[in-house]
Amino acid sequence: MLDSNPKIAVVMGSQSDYSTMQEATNLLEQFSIGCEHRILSAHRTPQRLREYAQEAEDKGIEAIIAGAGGAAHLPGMLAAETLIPILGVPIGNSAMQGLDSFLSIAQMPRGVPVATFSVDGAKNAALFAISMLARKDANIEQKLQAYRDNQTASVPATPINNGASNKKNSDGFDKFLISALLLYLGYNFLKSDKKPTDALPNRLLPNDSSQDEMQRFDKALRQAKDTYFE
Ligand code: AIR
Repeated sequence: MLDSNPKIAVVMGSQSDYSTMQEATNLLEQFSIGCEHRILSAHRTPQRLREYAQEAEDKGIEAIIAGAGGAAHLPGMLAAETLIPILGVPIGNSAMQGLDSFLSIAQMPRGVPVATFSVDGAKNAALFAISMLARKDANIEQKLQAYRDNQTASVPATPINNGASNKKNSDGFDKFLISALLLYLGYNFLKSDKKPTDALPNRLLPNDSSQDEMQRFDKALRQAKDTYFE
């Protein structure tokens, strides 16, 4: 909720960070917490950054969620300019997929801390800001508890086999490849008693395959046939 009495600010180094940082605003909205947005760049608009740090203090902003990519100095520079807690979000849009931003934000010099979240972790930064507010606001605390309870309830106790293919599961992937091969061999093969390798065109068989390899190949194809076609 972009509102006249914002409690949290969501700031970013560039328009290009907006889609990531919007996750934070969306969550704050879900909790009906007033927030405001700004584009502030430590490098491109340093004066605006300094002025905003003062403005945020004057407005009573309780925490600033600051996202930036690359040489991400925005959260650190804000922390240098204000006592408001800064929650830094490294944006992962750089050539280094956010590792550069992460280190730029996390490796602050002693004495000027920035709480650092995961790369593109705007949602968690918002949840953290919400938990800070919840310490002083029973209504927010209740909503946060409900959010956690829903989350817990949504996690099944046991996995459901929904048939989704899993690339990491090489066994499943092998079966998929074999069944694709079976489709190539066609309906005739599926109905016949021929050995699968008899039905394969010679050019698909390795030149030097041993009897043993051929038998294993036949067995794998038969298994795939049983699994997927019967
Ligand atoms: N950035 C902008 N000013 C200082 C920094 N570090 C960051 C933005 C954005 C990235 O540079 O936070 O993630 C690329 O910005 P742009 O505007 O080139 O897309």
